[in-house]
Amino acid sequence: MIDKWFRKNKVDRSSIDDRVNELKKRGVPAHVAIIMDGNGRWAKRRALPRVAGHREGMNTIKRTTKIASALGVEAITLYAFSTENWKRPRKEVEFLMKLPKELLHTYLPELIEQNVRVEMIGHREGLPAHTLESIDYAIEQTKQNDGLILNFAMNYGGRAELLEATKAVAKKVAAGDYSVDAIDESLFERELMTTHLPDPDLLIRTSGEVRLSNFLLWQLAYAEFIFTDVLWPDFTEAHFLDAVEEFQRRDRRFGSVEGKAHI
Ligand code: V0D
Repeated sequence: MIDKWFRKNKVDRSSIDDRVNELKKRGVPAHVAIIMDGNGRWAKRRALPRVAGHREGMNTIKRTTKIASALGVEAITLYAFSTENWKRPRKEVEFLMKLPKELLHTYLPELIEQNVRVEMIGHREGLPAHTLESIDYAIEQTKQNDGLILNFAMNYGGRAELLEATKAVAKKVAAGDYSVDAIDESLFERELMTTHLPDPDLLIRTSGEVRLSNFLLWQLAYAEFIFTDVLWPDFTEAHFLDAVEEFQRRDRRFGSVEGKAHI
């Protein structure tokens, strides 16, 4: 299966495979969060419309899903649309909102075959019905899969998530479910959209920007951050493996100095 795909995509399979096997001997991150930046810049460099970059970015999602699965990563969370992205030109937003359907139309059977489970975090309110329909269908069709979780952050904002969680906790206190003093991290985390996922151990942001942009503010507290100048459409499986390799180097270094404290 993986075989055929690498051949089709002209990837030097043997070296990728060898690297995967090497990396699997050490700890691979359980959850990788990714800010998929640089699609517009990729298009601009080719004198193409921005939307061509967004479309090309979907191929990188396919590559990343494959390589993360091969490594045995439990979950990847992709920042597909932030609450700030509504400020983009209306035509571009309309185009973006059609991408989930476009991707899933051809790709859902492959995801099912690969045992990938599709999930989504973010505010459903505000997203077009047709977009939610496509995503919900994929979620439904893959809910029995127990391989990689492919989690899309859509209309997501970290601060909004923390406020929502805070309100949910406050309501439970007001209802007498528990006392203020009982509020601790584990109780608070139950109100987050990622409650069923481990915290990301690794954040990757492509395209040279060195910012968090309101992504998973609580969950990334202890993550390793890797920023690369590579634009998202140019991001290959080799780049993903480079990031995991760097993650392991850092983890090992801290491991020797601070034990598992990660400070
Ligand atoms: C644009 C590069 C896939 C990043 C990839 C509406 C920016 C292409 C999805 C998608 C976007 C989302 C959910 C789902 C299946 C696919 C997607 C958006 C943008 C925001 F269930 N690519 N993609 N969603 N881009």
